Amino acid sequence: MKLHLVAALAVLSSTPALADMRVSIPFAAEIGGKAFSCSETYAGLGSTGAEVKAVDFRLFVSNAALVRKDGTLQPITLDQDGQWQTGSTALIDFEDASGGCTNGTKALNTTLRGIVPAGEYQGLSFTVGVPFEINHGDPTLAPAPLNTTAMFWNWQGGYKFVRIDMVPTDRKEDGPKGWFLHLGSTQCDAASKTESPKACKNGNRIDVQLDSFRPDGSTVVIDPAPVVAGADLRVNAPETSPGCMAFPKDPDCMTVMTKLGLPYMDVAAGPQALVSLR
Ligand SMILES: [Cu+2]
Repeated sequence: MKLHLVAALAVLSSTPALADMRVSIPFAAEIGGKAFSCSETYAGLGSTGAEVKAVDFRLFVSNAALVRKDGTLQPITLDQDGQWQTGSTALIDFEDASGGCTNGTKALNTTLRGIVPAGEYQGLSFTVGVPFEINHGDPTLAPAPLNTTAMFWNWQGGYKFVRIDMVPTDRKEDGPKGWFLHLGSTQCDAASKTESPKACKNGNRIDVQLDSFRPDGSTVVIDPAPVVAGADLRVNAPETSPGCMAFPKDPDCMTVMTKLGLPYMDVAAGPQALVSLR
């Protein structure tokens, strides 16, 4: 009997602990189905079929998780690489500072990298945005990639969760600078622009669920074309930010925010159309 127990223990202790599985999730940037590049032009966009150059294309994602077979979520522990990923937040950066991308950085980051326990997974969920707790500090003191000031508004509003800047090729000299899609939290309750708010009325984080995601072959595609389909990219409502920057009372946002899966003014949230799978 004693011998049996020893043998059983030996078997138990020789069973390896559940292995970790590495995940590397590729992201692709497209505009109207065509690969993004700082030197390309893209035709047929928005309500008037504008042709644009794209001069920035970056976004923050956070709280990524794989979906187990039973539908529960397995958070992905991100590699803490000191450059693109910190905590559960990552900056996905598709611009290489070439061509028109004059606000950009040479480096690119087009994958989300981390580990999960080995297992079978059949879906992916993540948030487009930066968690509130780390969204409203001093970016010059924050760990990378939260020190990317080109992606920061101010302490009150926090980061631009999405920055996709488009400039019509027939832009008039005295016309709008371009049509910029910037998403971030708005109506944040702070005493001033240099103080952290207690809360924001509109968090404006996009919850993304990609049910058919397969860890061994799917690519996450980011494409603003369906989001701006109802907007005229050649015009900008007077006295408002160029394009849609999520701020309330901007007519340029009226057809846009709903397609980011977010409510805006009196328009209800629709299904998000920014992120898809291939
Ligand atoms: Cu870059």
